[in-house]
Amino acid sequence: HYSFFPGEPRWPAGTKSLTYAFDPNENLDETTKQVFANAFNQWSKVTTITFSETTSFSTADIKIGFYSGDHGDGEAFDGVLGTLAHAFSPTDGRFHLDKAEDWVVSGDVTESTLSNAVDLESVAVHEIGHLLGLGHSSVEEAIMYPTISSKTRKVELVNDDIDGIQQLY
Ligand code: TQI
Ligand code: ZN
Ligand code: ZN
Repeated sequence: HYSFFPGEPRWPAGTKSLTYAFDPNENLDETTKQVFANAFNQWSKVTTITFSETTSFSTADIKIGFYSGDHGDGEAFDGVLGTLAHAFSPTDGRFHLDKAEDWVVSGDVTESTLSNAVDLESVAVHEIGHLLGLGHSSVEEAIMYPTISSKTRKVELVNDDIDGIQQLY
């Protein structure tokens, strides 16, 4: 079953659109940006919130960046595997990914020759759930389940994820 963060923080009632931006220090290609767009779309399909990219990092609701090790928020990344990414609860908006991972942005993670390959879209869908206010779920098939097997792709919301987010929005 789904859960929320303590106090059930969420984006304000009536929020219709949220903007996201990539750290200007990144030079992400269009393929990578499309992976994030697809991940946001999973959640906009089941809520009344739409997501759009903006180039203004400072004013974006959701701020995305890839960082390594200690990156100044007290939650240092740990190199290959372990913590892959983290996102803060509403309405903070910070969404950080560990630069050290072998991120798979296109192609099939299950066929990667890299034993540490991590599917970017799978992690992004999960972290966006946190950004919107979902905690972890006890349902193994759910996007918000707290663990994922390596070299697995899991990008489709299941009823448990949908029920959870529709309680919030
Ligand atoms: N990052 C953890 C996560 O997002 C960070 C975390 C630990 C956390 N405890 C938390 C976040 C409690 C909110 C509330 O869950 S992670 C997965 C999964 C991670 C793990 O790097 O371990 C995914 C990130 F579910 F697959 F194991 C993304 Cl999809
Ligand atoms: Zn961080
Ligand atoms: Zn999580």
